[in-house]
Amino acid sequence: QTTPVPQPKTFGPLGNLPLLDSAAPIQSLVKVASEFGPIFQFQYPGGRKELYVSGHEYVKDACDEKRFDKRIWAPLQNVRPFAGDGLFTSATQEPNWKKAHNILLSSFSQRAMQGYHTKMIDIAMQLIQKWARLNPDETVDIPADMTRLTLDTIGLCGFNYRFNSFYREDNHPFIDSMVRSLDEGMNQLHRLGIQDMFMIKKKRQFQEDIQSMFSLVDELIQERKAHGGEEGDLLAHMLEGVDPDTGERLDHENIRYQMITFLIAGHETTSGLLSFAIYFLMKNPDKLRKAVSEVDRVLKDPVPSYNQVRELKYVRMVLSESLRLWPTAPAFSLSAKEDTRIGGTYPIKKGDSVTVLIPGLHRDARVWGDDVEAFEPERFEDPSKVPHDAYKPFGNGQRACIGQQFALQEATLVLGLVLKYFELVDTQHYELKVKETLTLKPDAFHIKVRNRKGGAALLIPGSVAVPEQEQR
Ligand code: FDE
Repeated sequence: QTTPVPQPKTFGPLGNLPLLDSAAPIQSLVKVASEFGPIFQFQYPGGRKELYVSGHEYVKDACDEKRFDKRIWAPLQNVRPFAGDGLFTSATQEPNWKKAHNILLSSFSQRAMQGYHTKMIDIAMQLIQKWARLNPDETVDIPADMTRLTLDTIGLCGFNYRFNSFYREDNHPFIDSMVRSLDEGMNQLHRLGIQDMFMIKKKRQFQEDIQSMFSLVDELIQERKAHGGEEGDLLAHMLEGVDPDTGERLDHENIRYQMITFLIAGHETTSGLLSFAIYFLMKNPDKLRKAVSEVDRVLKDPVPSYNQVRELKYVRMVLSESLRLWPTAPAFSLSAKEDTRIGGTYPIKKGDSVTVLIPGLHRDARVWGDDVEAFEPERFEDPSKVPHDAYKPFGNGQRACIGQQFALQEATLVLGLVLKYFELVDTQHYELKVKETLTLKPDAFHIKVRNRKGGAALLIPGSVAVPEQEQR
């Protein structure tokens, strides 16, 4: 005898769909979880059912790799037209997943991070210089500038390509294509079959956007093959790396998919992370003071060294806590490899799927305590006290985020520099609204930044005396 999985009440043929805000599906599901508990079933039109979990005991089972494997669920299926069998969107059994994983893992090791430092600084200083030159009445669109920064960083570190986003008001054409395609992929999720058939213009645009993304990466590949270039960056590893298991290299088509994958995965999520971290610090002055005092103690030189960034322990905790409250990649999905049970109670059949709602998991008060909504970076002070089964901002197991160290290194450096040089001013008394695409970010988040004393003004030529002998 088994207890049925809780399910909200249905609305005829629409099932539970009316409970979903199509602009914020994950937040809607997390809300359902707060009413119906850590495991519930949700029915979509056409009778399709999904199982959602956000309690640590269920997630613990779903993360047991002996019994569950990553599932390429609908949101990932819909980006396959341009991310193909790249790392993010390939099933574990597809040959290119393991091959690319083997070849690219070393590009993301802690050791590899040191090699990216100069390039990360290059882009971070572009942001600092831009903000240092703002007039007192100008505001900053935080997610927009953070997206410029993270795109440029993965472009430069990964492929030695400069998107030069800080030198344009509008987006690089690649970004427009990418954002429209991701958007179209999301919208396809909520269209009924018959509606979708009439979207001829959207479909043509989708095809054009995909072609334009392909042609940029193809040019980068051709250029690199023709003229050589950076050794040891991601593109070099993609072109030259040999998989020790099969003795094979990645083929051209797969390299194209990997490059698009890294450009997408490497910038939306990290820019959301930086935006949320700035939001939380601005709203929590005592934590902000603590972070600033660490930065002032550690970052003594105008430009930080790699080791100084590694020393910013509290800033790193601020990022971990931001990812707890708003994990920017908010869900992942698994399917059962065998008949099993979840939470010791509910039977699951081989092939059935489970989707983890990460913002719900990260608010499981039974492990995190009653103050789950409070922003407390101190939760991460002692790594042995972090409830790891209830903290999955980077996914799970062998399919966890390959870019984790990269994202954290970059975000720590940038947040450190922002705090070193600027005061954050909440002129608009911003109230958090979370925007959902494939990822989460604060919507319409504008603030003012003011140069701190002895801060970034020093970086502007003319604000420091030019040495005698160089004057004419
Ligand atoms: C992945 C990932 C994940 C998982 C998903 C699933 O499972 O489906 C997650 C959750 C994540 N990721 C998250 C994140 C966050 C952040 C900030 C990030 N992430 C970042 C980054 C950067 C880069 C470059 C990346 N990232 C990348 C990546 C990739 C490639 C992947 C896939 C892997 C495999 O192999 O599968 C991921 N990522 Fe991340």
